[in-house]
Amino acid sequence: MTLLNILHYPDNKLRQKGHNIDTFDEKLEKIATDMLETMYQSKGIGLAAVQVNLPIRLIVIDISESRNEPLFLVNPLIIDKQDLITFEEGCLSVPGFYEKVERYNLINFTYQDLTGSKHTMNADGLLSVCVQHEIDHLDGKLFVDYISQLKRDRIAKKIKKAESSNTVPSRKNVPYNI
Ligand code: QAP
Ligand code: CO
Repeated sequence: MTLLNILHYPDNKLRQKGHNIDTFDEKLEKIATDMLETMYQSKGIGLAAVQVNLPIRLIVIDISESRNEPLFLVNPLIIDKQDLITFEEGCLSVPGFYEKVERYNLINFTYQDLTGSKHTMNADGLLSVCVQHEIDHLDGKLFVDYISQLKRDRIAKKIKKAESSNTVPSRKNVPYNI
């Protein structure tokens, strides 16, 4: 298993659209299990391929407490939606930030599994919100796109600042004078 690198907002690569998958092979299976492992390691409940810089329509979700009920959604498509709710969302690509977003409580959607078989499913509550959030990623959309530009810009600035001090090996963070 390989841990994948998760892109962080405001990286423009998060704006890529995922293209439909038509080949169901071992390569797809490996990407899916690597994404699942990456999601579990980051304590997430959903991860879309676009978030790991793969522009394909693949999503992994596991909303179970026990972390052993993975759902692999290939080419998901919402057929029907009803009942608006407000839900506080986060995102592995927007670490540390949570905002209320309007979503549908009930959805009916279709998807293919990793072998290409087609399924139809109903979802409500957390699972429904998660599927809508992840499908947005496949269309280059993020939950912060639904909040005000002021809040969004503040979040972008804070994430950029955190990343420049945490991950760039700046001189002052080097413990010895090398
Ligand atoms: C999308 O989000 C979602 O900020 C999945 O520090 C979120 O897995 C769907 C996470 C809420 C429905 C409701 C976020 C982990 C995970 C963080 C996630 C963080 C660590 C987010
Ligand atoms: Co997300």
